[in-house]
Amino acid sequence: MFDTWRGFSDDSLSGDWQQKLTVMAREARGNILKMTTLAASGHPGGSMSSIEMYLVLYNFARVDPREPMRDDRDRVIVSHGHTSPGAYSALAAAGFFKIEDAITGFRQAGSPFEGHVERSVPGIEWGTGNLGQGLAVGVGKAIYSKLSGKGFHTYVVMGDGEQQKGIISESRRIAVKYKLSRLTALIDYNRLQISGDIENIMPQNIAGEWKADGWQVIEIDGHDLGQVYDALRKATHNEGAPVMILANTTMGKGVSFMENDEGFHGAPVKPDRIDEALKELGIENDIENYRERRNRGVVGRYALKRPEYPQVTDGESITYEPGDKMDNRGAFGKALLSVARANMSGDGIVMGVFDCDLASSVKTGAFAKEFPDNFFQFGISEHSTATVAGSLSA
Ligand SMILES: Cc1ncc(C[n+]2csc(CCOP(=O)(O)OP(=O)(O)O)c2C)c(N)n1
Repeated sequence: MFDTWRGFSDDSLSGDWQQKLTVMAREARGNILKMTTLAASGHPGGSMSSIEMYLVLYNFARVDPREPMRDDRDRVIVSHGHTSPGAYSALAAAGFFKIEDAITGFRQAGSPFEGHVERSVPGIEWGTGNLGQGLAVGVGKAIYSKLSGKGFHTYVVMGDGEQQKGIISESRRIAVKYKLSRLTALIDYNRLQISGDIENIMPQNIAGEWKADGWQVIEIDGHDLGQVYDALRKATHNEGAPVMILANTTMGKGVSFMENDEGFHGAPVKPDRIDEALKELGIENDIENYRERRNRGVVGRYALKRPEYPQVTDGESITYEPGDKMDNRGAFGKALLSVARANMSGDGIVMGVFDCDLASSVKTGAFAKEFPDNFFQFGISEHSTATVAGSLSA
């Protein structure tokens, strides 16, 4: 196995790792600041509160920077896609690409390092920015993990303001109904969003809601590397209900004038204060070197070897003569079953059919009867269902 293929196998974070990650976190905070100040835009606040989670995940999940697309890898989904500077800094620290590329290319037209994460960046699994989608994406990956027998784990990192979005509650219930124990959610609980305190904007009992829907909740200090590791290890090896890790954090953590200031949710440190900010972190201010490189040209795209698109075989063709009486939905149900029979035997294609309380109308019942493990009844949860289906397809 690769040396980076760790899967939270150690009982706890070793002293060596603790030291290594502490240095990485300090440098990553510096890189977040450099990237956003250089681009004169971006989201440093949530990036700095999420950074310990990103670093522990990208260093300890079963991912491999040399082969970022291998099919049995764990999936790390960044749901609060605006924290791209945090995700890029952590991915670079874990060896997925050179940090210079992310700093110079951040938010530059044509570069892979967009302001909201995109799959053009090695290690990024899903393009987000439209808040709320990540958990549904994670459900799709977790279902693929089960149906394909690959057994990988999926981690979804989310914001706390993001919890206001309805699609998340749909996805939570689906995950519990289908016993997706290999799915873990992490929430960056910095208690701030764009317009201020999350409690003033929309009062919400985040831990209570997840528990009420059947999730296990582990509350931690999200800046304590040992606690982040322990919670993730527990969640990874858990066989019961899926786990949500509620990580208490501080927006802008590490630079005192940024801490707990929602102004830094989506605005960089201005050039006149960048020295002061980097100095507090103990990081050299070498922004001008990057500016020069940025002016020289765009960072190139990465050649990512994606899996081959599966060969889909046509089902048996069914002909209806002019005199035959057949409704469209009935014909659809028969065609669906025929496609499934033609493709799902042996090592065939992993197929899922998702129903939103309309099986009897849209005639997916015959498929459900023959392939019960591949039929999912999500009830009236169409928002999540659309994203889960997209995620499984991808
Ligand atoms: C569906 C959707 N609505 C609105 C926005 C605009 N938006 C971007 S970030 C954000 C606040 C997110 O707050 P939180 O999840 O707490 O992230 P943090 O402020 O901690 O970075 C909003 C409203 C969006 N990106 N997506």
